[in-house]
Amino acid sequence: MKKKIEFLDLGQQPLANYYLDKSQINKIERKYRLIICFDNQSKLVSIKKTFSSKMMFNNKYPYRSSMSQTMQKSFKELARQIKKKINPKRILEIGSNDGSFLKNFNKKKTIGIEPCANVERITKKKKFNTIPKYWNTKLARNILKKHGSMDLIYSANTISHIKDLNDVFKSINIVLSTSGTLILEDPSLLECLKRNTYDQFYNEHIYVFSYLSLKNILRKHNLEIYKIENLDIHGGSNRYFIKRIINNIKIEISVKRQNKEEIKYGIDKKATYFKFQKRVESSKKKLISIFKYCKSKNKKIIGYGATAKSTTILNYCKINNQTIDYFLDTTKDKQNKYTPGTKIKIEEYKGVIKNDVGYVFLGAWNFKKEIFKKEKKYIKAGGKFIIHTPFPKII
Ligand code: DWN
Repeated sequence: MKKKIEFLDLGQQPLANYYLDKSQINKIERKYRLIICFDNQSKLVSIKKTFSSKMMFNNKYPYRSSMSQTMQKSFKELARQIKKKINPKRILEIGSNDGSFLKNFNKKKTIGIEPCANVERITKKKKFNTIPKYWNTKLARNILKKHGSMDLIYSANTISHIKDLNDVFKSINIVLSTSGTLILEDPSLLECLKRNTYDQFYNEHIYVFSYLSLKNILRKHNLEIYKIENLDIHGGSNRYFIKRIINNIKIEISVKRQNKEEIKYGIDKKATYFKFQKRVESSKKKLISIFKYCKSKNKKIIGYGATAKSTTILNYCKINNQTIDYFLDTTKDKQNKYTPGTKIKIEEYKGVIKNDVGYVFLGAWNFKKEIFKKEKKYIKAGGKFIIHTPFPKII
């Protein structure tokens, strides 16, 4: 039986975080076919074509986790929980970005790994110990030699970005202390399927994990999940608390619950993925018709939050600068650039949505609550948002 089953074709796509300078917009962009696969044996969902880490995560990386209050709050709350329940002496973060998680801890206790040197520098400037390198066994051995083992390893939205998962966990096993805790946080495949968020798939998200698939990989490395927190972060994420199998920590009920829910939904069955593919196709049709309708009203349509996710949606649905006037984004490194593939100008967010705007496409739909709170004035004045999840609609 064929192990890897291709179930979704999201068409020709550019690299999701490769924002263009003005000088690049008339040049031919590098594109690839974004195809999503389900492995019937390991139950792992992954993208077919992958790119090297060097190509995706380098000193031009634009993403900053500090750009949303929601993320800052989530990191702060987790740090509080860690201090109270685990009280680790040494903490390592894999993919520390601009230090939004680490800043909640004593600098002497932490090490951050961040291969994007431009982002790593931000945390280093705040006097945190950060290493601008990729996570692998060589680095893990060096850390162990120099700093000793770690009681806590945390990684949010990073492990799913690394192709060689065996090397990831081999490296973790080198550094994690015998009784240490590993906490991983990544988008939940179950929520992605339920909410039709096909934009969780792009070149950086090599995997979207289910509990079932992650459990299988961890077992190979003598690790196991003992607790799961379902978070609303990034449109539905899971926070996995992991221990060495040999450690006698009680497996909490949340693990059993997640297992039951995933099995009930059919996350281990290929038919589930073909049903998802049908829903994605109709979501595309509906979104295109919504944009057509908005355009017919002769009102300005803009985008809010030029996300990696919106690169997938816009290129898949072929919505470009003929439809969306410009994007607003708070990230300095994205401003005055153009969205990959669709060439929509990204402008600085100056605190308001201008009153000539009729519709706002919510690229950062995962921060809907935070953004709606901020944009009360626009909403009160009758301004509308376009959102694609769980199904495309105007709100
Ligand atoms: O896994 C990944 C996630 C965590 O971050 C990476 N592969 C890349 C990145 O993906 P993304 O670009 O889809 O992430 P976000 O966090 O959904 O991006 C939000 C964007 O919206 C940022 O560019 C900041 C912007 N934003 C804004 O302009 N105003 C966000 C908020 C909350 C706002 O009020």
